[in-house]
Amino acid sequence: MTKTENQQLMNITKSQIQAFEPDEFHERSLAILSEKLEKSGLDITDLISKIAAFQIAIPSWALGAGGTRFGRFSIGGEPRNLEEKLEDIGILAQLTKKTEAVSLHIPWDIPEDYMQIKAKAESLGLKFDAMNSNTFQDYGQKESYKMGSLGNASKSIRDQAIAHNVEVIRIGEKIGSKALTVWLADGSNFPGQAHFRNSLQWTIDSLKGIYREMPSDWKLLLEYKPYEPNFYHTIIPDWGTSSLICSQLGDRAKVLVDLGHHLPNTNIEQIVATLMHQNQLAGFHFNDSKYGDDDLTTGSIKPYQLFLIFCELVGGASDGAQAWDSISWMIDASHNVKDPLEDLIQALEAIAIAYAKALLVDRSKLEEAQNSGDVAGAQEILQAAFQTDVRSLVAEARMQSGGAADPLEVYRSLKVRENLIKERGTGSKATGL
Ligand SMILES: [Mn+2]
Repeated sequence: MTKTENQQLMNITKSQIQAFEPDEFHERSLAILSEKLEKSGLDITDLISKIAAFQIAIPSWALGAGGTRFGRFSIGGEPRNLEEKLEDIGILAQLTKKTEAVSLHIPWDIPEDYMQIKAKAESLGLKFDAMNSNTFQDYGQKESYKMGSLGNASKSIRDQAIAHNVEVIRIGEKIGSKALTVWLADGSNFPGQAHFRNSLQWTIDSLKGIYREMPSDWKLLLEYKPYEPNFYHTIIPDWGTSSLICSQLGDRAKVLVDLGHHLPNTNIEQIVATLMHQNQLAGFHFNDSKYGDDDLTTGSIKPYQLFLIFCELVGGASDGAQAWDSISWMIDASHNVKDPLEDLIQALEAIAIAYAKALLVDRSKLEEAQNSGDVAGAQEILQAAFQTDVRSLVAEARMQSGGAADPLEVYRSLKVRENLIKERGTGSKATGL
């Protein structure tokens, strides 16, 4: 098969997308919803433009089958290199109009030809979001990260990990990224294995070294995680520790909230509110979980929690606690059983729905209820928004932007995965996974 034929297989045209009409109830559903929302003082045009403007970055590692430590089952047609990863995100962008950026992982995605990668991304309408460093595995570097990286007891290993992060910054500069995300796996598995205070201090000092090397228009997103891969202690286990470290680094270091990086039942919406209050929320890694860092599709398990998080985001931004556009939005998931592109379509939809519902909350009435001790009333206000079916509004925003009425239906009807398998084969494996 020639390259031209391949490209034809992969190139979804606007007219192909628009050939799929919305279902017969779309217009009527939207009309009824609009009438209802306008009666409560909301501006439909404003809602649609806010929903349409909201964009979420896709991580390069979400495009192949993720696997677990027990096994990995290929889904076929996985992107074999960075160009193909960009092509997959281009498909998502065309169908959903909900993403226009990719978040790269180094060393899995080091471009061979920077100009070519930049041109490829540009041709697909994509930008490069935060860069991700990797000091949680060994990939042929001089010294092993088995016992940690930025918080390792050995200075030469810490220096090597700092140098890696600086290299990631330099790569990011070449492709127009403006942020570095640091997720640190460092910690210990057994009591006594590590010195809590020393390992924390080494980590702070290492991060200072990285922060100093960042261009002045970059930000550092510092992720936290309570456990895994270490099971006794993690050096940055929670938002408080991340916040404490960021405060020592400088204004451009902020806390990254990955929804899966919390112990069960943690009140994540409160964490979001607290961080916004401190102007210290860097951004999000969206996913969902039942038990821990399960990497499940955003909104598949706890859609109400996702809505409550967006209520705090919308509230915090409208109160002026922290500007909406200072926050980075990204999905972080890696699946074992679903077609990753189908999963990402579902995740983008769930995020858009949660955001749209949060925009419906009558914030002044809610504050009135809070201040007068009207507990039942406050709950009713949140439920009124959460129980509203906003899918016609989200679909309308997408269609007005040129996306599909139903992205998943179009994806399946156009046999995108089948075509990817024809082009790339059944055994292809996404780099890094
Ligand atoms: Mn993450």
